Amino acid sequence: MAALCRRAVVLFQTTKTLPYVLTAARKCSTAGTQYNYLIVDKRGENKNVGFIQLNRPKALNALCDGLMKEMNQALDAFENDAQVGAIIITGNEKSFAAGADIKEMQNRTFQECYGGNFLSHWNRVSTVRKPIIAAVNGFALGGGCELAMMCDIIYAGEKAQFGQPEILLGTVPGAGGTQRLTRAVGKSLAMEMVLTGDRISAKEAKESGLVSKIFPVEQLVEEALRCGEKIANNSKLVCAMAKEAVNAAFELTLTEGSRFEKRIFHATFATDDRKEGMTAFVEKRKANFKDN
Ligand code: CO8
Repeated sequence: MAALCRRAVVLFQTTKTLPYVLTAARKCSTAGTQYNYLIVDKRGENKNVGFIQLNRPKALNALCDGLMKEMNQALDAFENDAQVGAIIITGNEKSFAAGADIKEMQNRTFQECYGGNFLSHWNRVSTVRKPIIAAVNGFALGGGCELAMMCDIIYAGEKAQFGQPEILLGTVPGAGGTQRLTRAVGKSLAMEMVLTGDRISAKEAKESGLVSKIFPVEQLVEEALRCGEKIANNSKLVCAMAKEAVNAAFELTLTEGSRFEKRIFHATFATDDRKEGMTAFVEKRKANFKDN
């Protein structure tokens, strides 16, 4: 981790003078990769939590093409990093992400969108095998809400606002908003949000099942890190199996899903970590997982 990147993070935590953050972050790099729109770091006591902070504060972290390409690079790097067992995606206190970059999309034609499969690379977030936590402060709108919903767990700051306002721009959600939101909060609320563009608060998001926990704004990232460390300290191999099994619930019938779960459960018996976990319990000690 480059010293400059650390400096950007420290500056962000200690000052609200955003231009400094921006300047420093422009040179943020991890393992040789330069990031213009992200701060990328490894955090936690064992440096086993991958940390990605969206860093386009002047545009409220609007998701421009360059940012999403960098997101994919950072995710690929963490996916291939054996030390990393969980990933956090966050923004700043005002905005997680205010959606796809409207200025970038404004003049696109249907032919360009369809022909070029516009924004298809956004899907990478949902195919990562390691668990991802979205830590959402401020606006999570349009593609920002969709980005959070592609993650596995959503933690929200007290002032977070979630919405799919695409209808107000004469379009519809295009990165899973109509599908994941409906599965998370049910038809009535999803329809209301998608058809009116109205936002919901963190409290409403919690009540409707969109987010799992709410924290004071300034504690959000710390709590997400705590959750990330808990996950990363378990067997990474078995966590990937567990994530795959939960995700299957969105695709399969109950009978098929339960059968799939059973196969995964059986498969854990082929791992050293399953043996270690149960042996450690019987011997009344902490398990020492080797991700094997
Ligand atoms: N795109 C580009 N720039 C943005 C965006 C955005 N989504 N959101 C905010 N900005 C910019 C503003 O233009 C402004 O820039 P400037 O200072 O240069 O004018 C700056 O951020 C600050 O914004 P505001 O002055 O508007 O700040 P406010 O605090 O007054 O308002 C809001 C904040 C309410 C968040 C407001 O900015 C807003 O409504 N933003 C747009 C939200 C929105 O409509 N999002 C949905 C976008 S469409 C989308 O996400 C579709 C995804 C489809 C994916 C398809 C995959 C295949």
